Amino acid sequence: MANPLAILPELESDLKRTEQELLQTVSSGVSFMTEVASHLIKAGGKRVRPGFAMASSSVLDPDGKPATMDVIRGGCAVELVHIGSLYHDDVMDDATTRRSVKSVNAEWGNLRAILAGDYLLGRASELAAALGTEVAGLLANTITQLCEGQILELETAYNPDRTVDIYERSISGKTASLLASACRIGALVNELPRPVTDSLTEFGLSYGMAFQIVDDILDIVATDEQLGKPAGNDLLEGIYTLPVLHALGDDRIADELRPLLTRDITSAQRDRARELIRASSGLLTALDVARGWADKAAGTLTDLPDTPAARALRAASDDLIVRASIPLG
Ligand code: GRG
Repeated sequence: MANPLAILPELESDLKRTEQELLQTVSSGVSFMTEVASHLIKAGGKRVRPGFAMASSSVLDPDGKPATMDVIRGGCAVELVHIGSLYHDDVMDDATTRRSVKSVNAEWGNLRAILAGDYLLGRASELAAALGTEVAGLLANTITQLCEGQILELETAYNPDRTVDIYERSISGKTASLLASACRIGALVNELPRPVTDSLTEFGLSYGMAFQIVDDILDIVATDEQLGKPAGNDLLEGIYTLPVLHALGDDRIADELRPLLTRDITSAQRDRARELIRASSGLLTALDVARGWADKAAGTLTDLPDTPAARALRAASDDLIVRASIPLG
């Protein structure tokens, strides 16, 4: 999957500079740390968050100039927090694959994966600190929110009575907060007017909600190959996401689905649960909710001038829903 801002004229060259900066930032005097910390950077990733920082920074620019080095560094700080959280998430889930390559924990073990994840957060904080106290404080608070979102998820694992409200609070912390900060940091670094900065932050938050719901829908409907990791993993981990919670409200399948949702779920039961959820009204309800957040994201941009970056952000929120709808056939 490509970066969703692909229509932005300068994106390709700005993302190339981002790759160089990411690798340079994680370079350590301890060569083994460099190797472990650069593993998932080299594996790729869509770089959605650096892309959002860049697009936000240039949202008032009618021509689409290359990003400044500070904007590139702001985007890298956010991406490094994201990658650090993936290192830790893969330890928690005992994951074997990430970004279509062996996960860091599978390659080097949990202890090294945790340390390298911490190291990435340290490097991200150094970058943010060089951009000023507001950016540094924002990134620190975002890390806090990621942890809160993740612990809410853990707290309700294997609970089919998990509420939609708890689900939304969890994804707001673990995913949407970082996308909101990517946009806000781009705007702060280029000193955009406060109302524009606030609108872009709202854009990132709403987009982030839609993004995670789509990710959760894809876990039910997409293949291992499409995801670059095993599909249906959330069900094995006891993470009952929006399509699952709404499927449990569909009387036609709920009685068969509910007993499958346990710690002892087998691969065959997971496959059956995915079939049931796909056939339920829960999937389309979740897609509608995602569409609502994507529309809200687009709505935050209506007062902005019609620049290349504003158009790219708007297109990104439209693409999200298309991406989730394709595997539905
Ligand atoms: C150490 C910062 C830190 C946090 C600890 C583990 C944890 C708390 C939070 C994990 C949060 C998490 C993994 C959220 C999921 C975010 C998500 C949607 C990941 C997939 O993002 P994409 O699609 O992936 O942008 P690529 O690989 O393209 O970057």
